[in-house]
Amino acid sequence: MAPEAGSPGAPVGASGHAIASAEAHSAHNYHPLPVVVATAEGAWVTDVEGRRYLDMLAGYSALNFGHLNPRLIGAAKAQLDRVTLTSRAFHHDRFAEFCTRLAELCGMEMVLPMNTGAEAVETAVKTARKWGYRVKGVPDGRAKIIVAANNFHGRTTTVISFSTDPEARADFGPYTPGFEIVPYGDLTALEAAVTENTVAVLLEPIQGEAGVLVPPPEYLAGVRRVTRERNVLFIADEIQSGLGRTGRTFACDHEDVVPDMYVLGKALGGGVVPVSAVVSSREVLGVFRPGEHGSTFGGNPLACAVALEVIAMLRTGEYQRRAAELGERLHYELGLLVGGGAVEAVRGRGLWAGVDIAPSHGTGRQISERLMARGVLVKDTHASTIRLAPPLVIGEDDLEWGLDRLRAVLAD
Ligand code: IF1
Repeated sequence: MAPEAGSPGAPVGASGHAIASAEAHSAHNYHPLPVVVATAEGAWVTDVEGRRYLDMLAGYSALNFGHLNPRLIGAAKAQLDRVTLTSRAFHHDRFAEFCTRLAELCGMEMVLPMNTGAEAVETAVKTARKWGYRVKGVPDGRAKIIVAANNFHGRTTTVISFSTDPEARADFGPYTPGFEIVPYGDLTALEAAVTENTVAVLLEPIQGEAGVLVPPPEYLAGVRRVTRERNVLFIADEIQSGLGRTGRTFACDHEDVVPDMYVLGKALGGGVVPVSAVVSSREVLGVFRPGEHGSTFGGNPLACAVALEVIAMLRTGEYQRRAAELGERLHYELGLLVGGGAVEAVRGRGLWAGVDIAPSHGTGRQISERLMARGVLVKDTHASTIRLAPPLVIGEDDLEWGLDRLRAVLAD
């Protein structure tokens, strides 16, 4: 365990002071690694004492385009000199273009913009319920939504109501009803759970927090078939898996599956501003009438300006190709570690991997701390898994450098 601030061997100097002060004045809802970032560029961050680290977490995939991406910072700076917020009480000159271009990228017709991922998931839940009552004809108050065990869709009260993670749920009741939980990857169980009151199936196409779990082949295609047959909305939460991370624009693309609704966030704002959205058809998003849903900042000019640049960058396919090519390298190298004693399993797709560490070699947190000491930043998830998700702009040499340090830490 890295010594906590203030204890013997703890970080001293500017880092130690910043950590101690943060601990004194902020709620302890995180246990961050003892590194205090001051500046960042591309795949690298620099701490307050000038030490550099390779960022292989990338803001949980919010930083797909790297830190301070010149095109994204440029788009933000230009908009900062024009208008940053109007609220949706009025139109603004970036809104229509943002909605049109995002719908086009998704092959859909309509967009409802929000800010954080959880807000977009909440919006997806409200949309599915309203569609259920107004279009499908489910009796009022009876709508059911099917979700997967070990899901992660955000931290709001309704969203944690359908979490199976005790840490995410404990002491936050009473919980929102109306959700059925089925095992992830089990199409038979999902099909059996559908009733005439089911309005949607909400899934991560790859489960992130659960440890980068890729579902069995044909699972997503099966979900698509069942939901189409039973007039149920297939909602894909691509907040973490989407926008190039897995080597395609969307993780669903790997199975040629098009859901009824994409839920997007994180990298949509390029790691510069929070931008999220629900993207679907006119039949689905057409259920909203003025005053039935909203957000002060949703679809604001600054968010639209940055997201428009993100969309333009994704339209070329270059980031998807990079993630696919470098992802091949990542998974090949990680695969060589399996069976060597330190690594029990590796999962993932593209530039996204979950690495299960053998308990004999330490916990995920301990490995994260040892990697930090060697200049690589990753995040553990659950006891013994570390997740690797570098920016898609990472150089091949830097990726190799990071893997060298992972091999060194595991050999310790
Ligand atoms: C934390 C990880 C967790 C998400 C998916 C919605 C959201 C997320 C698939 C909500 C957010 C973040 C939240 C952050 C850690 C990180 C995370 F998987 F990405 F690593 F927790 F599972 N859907 N994931 O992954 O988006 O409201 O945060 O913008 O809460 O600790 P948000």
